[in-house]
Amino acid sequence: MIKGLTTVAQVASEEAFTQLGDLFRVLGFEQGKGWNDATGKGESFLAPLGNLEFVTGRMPTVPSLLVEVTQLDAVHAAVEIWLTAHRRTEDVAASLSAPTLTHWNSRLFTVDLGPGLSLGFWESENPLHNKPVAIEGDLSAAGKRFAIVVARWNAVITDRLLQGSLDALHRSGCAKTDIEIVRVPGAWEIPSAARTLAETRRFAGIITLGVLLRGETAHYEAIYNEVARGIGQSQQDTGVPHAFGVLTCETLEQALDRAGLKAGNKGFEAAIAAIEMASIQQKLSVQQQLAEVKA
Ligand code: DLZ
Repeated sequence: MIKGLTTVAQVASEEAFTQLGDLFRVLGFEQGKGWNDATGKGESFLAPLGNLEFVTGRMPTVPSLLVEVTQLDAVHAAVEIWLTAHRRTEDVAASLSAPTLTHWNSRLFTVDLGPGLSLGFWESENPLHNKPVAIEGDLSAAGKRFAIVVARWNAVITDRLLQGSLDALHRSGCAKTDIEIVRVPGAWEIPSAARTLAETRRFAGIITLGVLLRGETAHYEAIYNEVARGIGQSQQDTGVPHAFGVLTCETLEQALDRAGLKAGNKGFEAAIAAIEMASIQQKLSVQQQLAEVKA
């Protein structure tokens, strides 16, 4: 089963490597899982679409690494700003071309980022070409920090939810050191802890985990409503995505089913939602920055 394409490009120096990483983050690439060992290091950047194109006969006069974008002019402006900050003025002019029409119904500009590393950015004139119908989040948690707020009440269940969340985060590339777990007494305490964490602005997302059992919880509706409202309000006021992993069940058995027994693990699902929302948030803020650059 094909999953994706990886192109490996060597960068001449450590400085260029760091600068390139900065540029690609500024441009909104999703960070993949990198590597670092005694022989060198790699940073990986993910794109939602990829093509591998074999050519016979005349090679097109384009760099071998092409990035298809939307809003080519805004991307060009962002690259120019970045180059201006890192290169001498005369080098900026020499290394960055203006967007020009290609014979394949697209516009393209190239940027020379150092020995052997030239990139082309292009946008099809056909608005429907390869165009994602919506901005969508990626499921990569690499390089992002997440907080998990988990209630101790009904710990036999919430511990399983926590395991599910950790599993999702690790499998999505989140480093152990980028996860902070906060244990609170019960579901009632989740919103205030979540908000305190969100307000630190250290986290790309907050995952809230708890279990309310109707049969065993006095004022169940009142508590549930307040917990849901508090978590939602924290998300809206801080702008930090909060995933809602607070189970509301009739019985313990039902809760166990939703914590990994028969009906999936809602902790896992909540973490995936937080990862996706963190990515969407990042993309929306990059779009906003590009729109501001363009304005
Ligand atoms: C008190 C209480 C009750 C009755 N039931 C639950 C529950 O089902 N799930 C849960 O997470 N917490 C429960 N709690 C504890 C409250 O959330 C809270 O921790 C205490 O009332 C102390 O403020």
